[in-house]
Amino acid sequence: MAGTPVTLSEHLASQRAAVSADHAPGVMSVVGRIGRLAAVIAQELAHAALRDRLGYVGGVNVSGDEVKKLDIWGHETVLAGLRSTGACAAFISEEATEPIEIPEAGGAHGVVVCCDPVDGSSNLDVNGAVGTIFSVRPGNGRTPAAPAALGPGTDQIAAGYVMYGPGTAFVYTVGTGVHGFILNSETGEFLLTHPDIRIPRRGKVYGINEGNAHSWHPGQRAFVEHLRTPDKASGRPYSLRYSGAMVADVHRTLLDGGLFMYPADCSDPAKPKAKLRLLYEVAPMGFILEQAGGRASTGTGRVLDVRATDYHQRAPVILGSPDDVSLAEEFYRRAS
Ligand code: AFP
Repeated sequence: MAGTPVTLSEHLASQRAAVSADHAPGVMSVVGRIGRLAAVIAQELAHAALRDRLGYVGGVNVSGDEVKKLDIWGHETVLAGLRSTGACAAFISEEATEPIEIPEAGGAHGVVVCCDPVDGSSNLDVNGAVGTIFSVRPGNGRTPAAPAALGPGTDQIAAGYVMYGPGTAFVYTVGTGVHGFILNSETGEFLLTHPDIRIPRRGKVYGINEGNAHSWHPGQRAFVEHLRTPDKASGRPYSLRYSGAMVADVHRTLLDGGLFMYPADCSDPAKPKAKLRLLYEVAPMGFILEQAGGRASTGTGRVLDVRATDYHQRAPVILGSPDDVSLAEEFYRRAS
């Protein structure tokens, strides 16, 4: 990095004018706090095996996933951190069936935070990459505030993720491009390393759980078959990379281009079943991808136009380089 590095708090301050005056204080406060919490979570994850923090607590969460000790710890840590900002009027978390209302922050400027505190937690026991995903939506100035989060993804005023890999990366948008930071673990500060990330128009890699191929929409199957079929002129075959943690797969896609896909299970074509959660996985990643010049689709429509009607609603997603996503949609159209 040449010159004096820009810290996350300095960068956030420079983005303040991009957010409506009503919500700027709330957004600055919660995004800045998530940055500080990310440094704490990174430390905890790095030492989890030494502190007997790995493994399950027993039971499943609202999404039906087995709950790990670090899922609960991550949820409680993020909740406590957001509560103390005084700006988060409601917290919608993968680890809580109902939204958590914080009435003391429910004034006109309060925001709602949707979050998956430790996404990809099945990777924890094998020391694989995991992440934190968050989305900030305007509150409604009332209690309960959480219903304000029910609406299309275009309502989001900020979104971001943290990737706990060899370095801890923090990536966020407030609607003026996408900016990436790496944690300096000696000072606990995130420093700007990837200003204004732009995704390549086309990539060479796709990420998808191919074990589910039997249940995909015929358009999805034909598209992946196309990506695997050699054609030197158009740069095929694409390579397959898949980590099992959305954050790691999206981060690679954002920087290198290509696709991350989690299509619906169409075993019963009348009742397609998606896996990933709209409010705290699909919509925030959709916002980030669009802000980087990419696209995020359900296969048949724009992800950010999908209206949330339930806090833990699921949605299919195909996100990445704009030309690659458009081609995927073309395959869906042809097969419909
Ligand atoms: P976990 O947090 O339960 O590990 O789920 C991770 C996740 O929600 C997302 O981060 C991954 O992309 C996706 O699920 C992986 O799902 P599969 O294991 O079905 O491929």
